[in-house]
Amino acid sequence: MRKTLIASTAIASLIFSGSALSAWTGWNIHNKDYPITDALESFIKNAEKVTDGRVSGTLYNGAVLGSQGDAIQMMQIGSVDFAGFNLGPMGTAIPEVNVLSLPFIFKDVDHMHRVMDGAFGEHLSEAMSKHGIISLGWYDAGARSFYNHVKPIVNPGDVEGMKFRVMNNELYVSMIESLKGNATPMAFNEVYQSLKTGVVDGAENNWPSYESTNHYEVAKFYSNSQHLIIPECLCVSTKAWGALSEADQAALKQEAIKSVAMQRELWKKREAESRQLVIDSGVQFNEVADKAAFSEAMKPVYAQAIEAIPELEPFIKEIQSID
Ligand code: BDP
Repeated sequence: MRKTLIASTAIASLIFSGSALSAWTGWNIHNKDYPITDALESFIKNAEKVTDGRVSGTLYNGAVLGSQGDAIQMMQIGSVDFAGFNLGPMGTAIPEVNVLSLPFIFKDVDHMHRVMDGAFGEHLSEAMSKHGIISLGWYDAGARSFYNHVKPIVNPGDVEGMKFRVMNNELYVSMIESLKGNATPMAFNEVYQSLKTGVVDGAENNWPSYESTNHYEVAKFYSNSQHLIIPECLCVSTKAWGALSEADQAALKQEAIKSVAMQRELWKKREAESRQLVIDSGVQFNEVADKAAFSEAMKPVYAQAIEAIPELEPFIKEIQSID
């Protein structure tokens, strides 16, 4: 009785002060012991501390709540509150985000950090917020390169006639077609089986995902083309965000900065470890010496993308103007 009284007094005072208790639902595609997983877990744990429990949450790993495309929609309607999203598949819901899916848009990962951590990152987050999603920070996902079970990819012509799995976004279909290959958009968790059974010849991803998914066991040629550098986000739904007081928003922004710094450190370490692990296991690795040839061959993707999504043009120019 006494407990109930204390609890209801506490709730009444929270409501009176304009704050409510929010139990957030979190979506993540990766499993335990992966950089973004650790960083998201740390974010939500610390969020509870710095808001005195006004925000708490549960992170659901391994895409158990649904595919990335589904989860993006769930965030837009407010049934997922926070997530670590890849900004590739988000392009189908938020046109401006597609700028990050253009091949060779960043010079390298450091350039991506400079661009995303500056005014550009804020502009993009603003554009996203009009579609129900806010980015509190940009996680690292390295560079994506081709791998397959047929042969090393050295020149753009080597992709001709081969079947590659891509993430769900038409831009990647154009990208593979620009090399005269065939693209199959597919969810992340279906790729291993498709490689194994020969539904596709190859896919493309960074070292940690190539390793954590065991794709390296069934696609032993990894060719370091680094054609896509796509950051990921610590995303929150505008609905959940708008329900917070300004002070709690400020506190969570600080936690997001810490979570991103933590993830980038873990990422650097994991990238080196995964690379070593797969090479030790017998993966045949080759550097792609002439990346300019790939960049050149993939150039038509830019014009096609601008034609389909005119909003992209200023965003492309903005990235290209940053050194
Ligand atoms: C991984 C990303 C993940 C993507 C996945 C994919 O971290 O968000 O869903 O690639 O290829 O590197 O689908």
